[in-house]
Parts: sequence; C-alpha cells; structure tokens
Amino acid sequence: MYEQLIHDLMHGNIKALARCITLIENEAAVSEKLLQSIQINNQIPVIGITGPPGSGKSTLTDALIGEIIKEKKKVAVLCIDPSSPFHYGALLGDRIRMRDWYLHPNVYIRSLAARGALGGLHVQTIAITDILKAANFDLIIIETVGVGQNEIDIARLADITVVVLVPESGDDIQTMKNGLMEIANLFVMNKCDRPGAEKVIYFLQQNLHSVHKNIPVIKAIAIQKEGISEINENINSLLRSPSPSKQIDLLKEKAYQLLVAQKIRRIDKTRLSQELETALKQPGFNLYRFVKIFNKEK
Ligand SMILES: Nc1nc2c(ncn2[C@@H]2O[C@H](COP(=O)(O)OP(=O)(O)O)[C@@H](O)[C@H]2O)c(=O)[nH]1
Ligand SMILES: [Mg+2]
Repeated sequence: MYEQLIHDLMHGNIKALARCITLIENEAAVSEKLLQSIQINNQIPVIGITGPPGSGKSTLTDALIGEIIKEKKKVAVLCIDPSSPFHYGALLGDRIRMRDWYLHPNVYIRSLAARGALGGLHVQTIAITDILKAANFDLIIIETVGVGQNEIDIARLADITVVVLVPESGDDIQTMKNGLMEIANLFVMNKCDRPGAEKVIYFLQQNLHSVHKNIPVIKAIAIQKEGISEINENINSLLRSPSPSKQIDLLKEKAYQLLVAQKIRRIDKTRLSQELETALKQPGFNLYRFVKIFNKEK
C-alpha cells in the first residue's frame, strides 16, 4: 500500500518525504511498517548542533547550509528546538534569511515541536532522521537546545556534536555542569563580536587540557558569517576520521531507545488499573510485588 510512497521517498521526492515525516508524527502503526520497509543508509552523517537557547544555533545552521551547498551536497535540517522555530522565520525579522533555503532544491528544513505517535521526542527524532537517511541526503543537521537531558540525547544520535557557546557561557564552562565536555566533538564560540569571548575560550581550553581532551574550539560571528567555513572544514575533517566503534555505539543507543519506547507502549493502563483494583481487595497488598507479577503476566 505504501510502495509508491517508499519508492518516491527513496528517489528524493520532497512531497513524499514530508508525507512520511507527518506519518511518523501522527500514526504509530503505519510509521512502524514504513520504517521497517525503507532502506536506510547508515553512512549518511548526522551533525548535532546544540547549545543554550539564543546562542545562535539557527543563525549558524543557516550560514552552514550556505557552505554545504557550495560543495554540491544535499542537506536536511531537523529543528527540535521548540523555542526557535524555523518555520516562523518570516515573522521574526532577524531570521528572514532562512526563508531562502525553503525554496532551494538541495535543502530541506523541518521543525519538530511536539512528541509524536511513536512516543517521546527522542524516538521520533530517531525515526525522522532515518527517513531523511532513506531520502539520501548527503548530510543531516539536527538543531536542538542544550538543556538538561537534551544535549545528551543528541550525542546519542549524532555522529558529530557541535556545541555552541557564547561569551556569556563563562559560568557554565567553569563548572561544566552541563556535561558539555563529554559530548562535544567541536566547540563553537559564537558572538565573538561581543566582549568576553577570549576569556571564556581560555577557560574552556584550560578545562579541556585538564581532562586531556583535544577538541577544536572555533571562533565565530554567525550573523556576519565569520568562522563558518572553518566550522565546515572541521566537520568535514572529523567526518573523514570516524572512530571505529562509533557506528555500533550509535546503533546500540538507538535500538535501546526504540526498545524502551516499545515496552512503554505495551503497558496497558486500563488493564493496570483494573488489576490494581482487584489486587487492592486482597489482604497485604504490596505495590512492588504487584508490579513484579503484572510484568510477568503481560
Ligand atoms: N551579536 C551577535 N548576535 C548573534 C550572533 N549569532 C546570532 N546572533 C543573534 O542571536 C539571536 C539568537 O539567535 P538564534 O540563531 O535564533 O539562536 P538559537 O536559539 O541558538 O537558535 C538572534 O537575534 C541572532 O541574530 C553573533 O554572532 N553575534
Ligand atoms: Mg534556534
């Protein structure tokens, strides 16, 4: 039934691609079949761009797209930062440029805000990324706000994680409370037109040195497209030397997330409350023994 759709998707038809993504957002049963039927090219690299809200991730991505298409590559951008929707660029004066890319044949941009039918946002992102891989883009960029768990999630999904910082990120860097050290393959110090950048870079490099990490730190002024080609070159050079265990690690993480989501979906809450009601009538009810038995009976 979906043969034509899959065929069109794999031949780069943008309408088919949009339809597949919408299916994933809305219909769990259909999307599972779809995902099982497509051919996913796992060699297509995923670049995660993360960092605090307002650090310039979208501006940077916008500029980076310009570099990527110069290399005649096809690029897809998935924006899972609900606080900065690409789609409303036209309404937010300073993001007007992004609109140009919507019309470019080698660029596809999609925003994700809500959790979809497959469960959590992370599982949905995994699935949509794989749809993009099936559509044979040369490169996939995922922009996501780095707060709490999010940034860790992106590192589990992306071949390369770019962490965007700004001169105001000094406190974060000194304490490294965000776990950014662990996930970054590349740091971008954006907004270098503002004071304080050099000091923060110094702290960052000292921190990296103390944990024996050699991660490039690149200065950028995204609004002026400064430092963008250097970022692109660094990404390309990281892509040329992938770590041998990375692919299996990423697949393992994705499989784990999918398994967890599947298990959660299988828990029947109606049955759970019915059985709880019965169990409560028995003397000596214990929630933990109940859960153990419920889990076995499923
Ligand atoms: N001064 C300065 N502002 C920037 C720079 N890059 C982005 N901005 C501005 O910072 C704001 C947030 O940018 P945005 O890309 O939406 O950040 P995001 O939330 O991380 O995606 C916007 O007003 C941008 O114009 C920069 O290099 N210097
Ligand atoms: Mg943004």
